[in-house]
Amino acid sequence: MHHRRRCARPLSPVAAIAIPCLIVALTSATASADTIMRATYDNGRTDSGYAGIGASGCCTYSLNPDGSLHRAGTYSIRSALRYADPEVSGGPRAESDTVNIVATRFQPGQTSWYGFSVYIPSTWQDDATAEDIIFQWHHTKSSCDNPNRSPSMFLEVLPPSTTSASKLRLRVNSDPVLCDYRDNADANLTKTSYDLTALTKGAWHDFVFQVNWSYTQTGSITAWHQTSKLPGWTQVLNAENVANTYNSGTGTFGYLKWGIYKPAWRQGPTAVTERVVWHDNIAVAADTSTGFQDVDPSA
Ligand SMILES: [Ca+2]
Repeated sequence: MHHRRRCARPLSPVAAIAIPCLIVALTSATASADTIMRATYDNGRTDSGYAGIGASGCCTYSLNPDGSLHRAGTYSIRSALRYADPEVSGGPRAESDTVNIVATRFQPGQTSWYGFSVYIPSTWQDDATAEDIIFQWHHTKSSCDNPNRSPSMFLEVLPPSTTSASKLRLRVNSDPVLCDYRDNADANLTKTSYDLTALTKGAWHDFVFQVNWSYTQTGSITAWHQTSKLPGWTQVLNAENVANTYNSGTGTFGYLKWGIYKPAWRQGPTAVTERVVWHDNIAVAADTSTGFQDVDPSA
């Protein structure tokens, strides 16, 4: 399929203009048969009715459907993490995942659409230095891969600096060499990052991504964003001819995680002691001409 071109013709890298084909998307609120998963949480369950949605949280307060806040429908999922929470899956996290939903997995060479909405509360306190990871495109590892490897892509809240306010940043890790870790200490690992948007607080951040997965310079990442405070989709990334995942060999695959992960708390405290975020309408769709509306989290 090559429908990607219809919505993602090269604009400026960050084009603050509406894209004609998205007008169609905004008028179509029904997910099509191309939608592989859409976690709405509107049944009030932590797995949103998908038996394969996994939960990584230490405590009763970690992951809960919340009927008091939603992007659409009646519920979202509330992910809460406190400093000194017992580690889960090797880290301080309160996250849901699709590792057991086979149809949502991704492989190099595949193109897929992803949508989700994440709420950053008005009470969100800026941290001094430590990032917060709120969405991940993770990848399982071959036995010869670095066990500490970062996800293929992840969305983080980047703390403010002396020259910049806090922002939402996409970070990308790629490596074309199988077993690079064993052979030469990750010598071929490439890390890239893209600043997508400012961190508006007290708002839902809607994201749509179209990703052509590749561990060589032949992939692409296109992303659109809007907030509930300022509706109107903006293309915030159009990265072509990029690598965006790992060469991890047969039997491995990519999957999604969402919630809150605070890696710095493995080492010690930071300027904040608790993080709470909400997610709604996490969706995956095949690469068709209706991909955008299939995953539109505001619909
Ligand atoms: Ca919902």
